[in-house]
Amino acid sequence: MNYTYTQRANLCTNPTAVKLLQLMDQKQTNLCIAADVISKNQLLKIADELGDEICILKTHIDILEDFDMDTVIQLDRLSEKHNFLLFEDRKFADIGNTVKHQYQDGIYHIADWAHITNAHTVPGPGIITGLKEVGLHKGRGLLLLAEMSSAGTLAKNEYTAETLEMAKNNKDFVIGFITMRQLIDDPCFINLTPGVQLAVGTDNLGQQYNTPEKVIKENNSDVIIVGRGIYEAQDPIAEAKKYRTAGWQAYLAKLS
Ligand code: S5P
Repeated sequence: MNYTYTQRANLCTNPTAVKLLQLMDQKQTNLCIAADVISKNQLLKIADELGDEICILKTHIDILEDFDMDTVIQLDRLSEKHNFLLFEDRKFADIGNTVKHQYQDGIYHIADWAHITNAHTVPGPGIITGLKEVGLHKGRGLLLLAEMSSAGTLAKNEYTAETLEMAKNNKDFVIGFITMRQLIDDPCFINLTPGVQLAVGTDNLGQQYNTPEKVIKENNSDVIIVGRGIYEAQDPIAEAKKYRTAGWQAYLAKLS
C-alpha cells in the first residue's frame, strides 16, 4: 500500500523525518535541489529564489571558495523563510571517532545547521554510532548511501543488503537512504534519488540520469535530487517548477 507522506509522518519518531514528510505534503513538493555552486552568493541566491519550490536544499559546503559562518546563518534563515530542510551531502566514510569530529568540529560545524547528512557504510556500523552521538540529541537525521547513481558503483548486492540491516538497527537516527529505488517497505525510511533529469542520459564522468516519473512512480522513491538540470538551465526558477510538477504528479499517480 502507498501511504501519503503525511500518513508516514504520523508513523515515524525522528523529528527530522517527521518534519520532512509533513512539509512535502504541505508544500506539495518532493524536489531536492543539489546546489553545487562554489560561491556563497550563488548558493544563497539559489536558496532564496528556489526555496518555495523545494523540500530540501542539498549542499556540498566544502566546495565554497568563500565559506564563512555567516553562510550557514543565512542558509538557516532562508530554510525557515521558505520552509525547507538543509542536507549537507558530506558522505562521511571514516571510523566513528573521526566522523564525530568531522560532523561537529572543524570549520563547518555541520551538526549545528544541517538537519540531514549522509554516510557511506563501508566502515561498518561504528560510523552510525559516532554520528549518532553528535546528531541524535539535536534531532538530526542520517541517510545511508545504499546505492549510487554512478556507473560501476560498488554499492550493490551484499553491500546494499548490509546497509539496510544497519539502518534497521538504528531507526532512531537513520531516516532513510540515498538509493535508486525503494529497497525496504518501511514507511519511516525516506528514499532520496540523485541522477535525475527530464530526459534519460549520462554526463561524461559516469553520472546516469533517470526521469522524475521513473524514479518516483516506477522505482517508488520519495524525493528527486536535481542539480545541473536546474541550476545550469537558462531560467532555473522555471526549470525547478517543471521538476517540481513532474515529481509531484508522479507521486499523485502512484497514490491513485
Ligand atoms: O549516488 C549519488 C549520490 C549523490 S548524493 N549520486 C549523486 O549524484 N549524488 C549527488 O547528487 C552529487 O554529489 C550531486 O550533488 C548531485 C547530482 O547532481 P547532478 O548535477 O548530476 O544532478
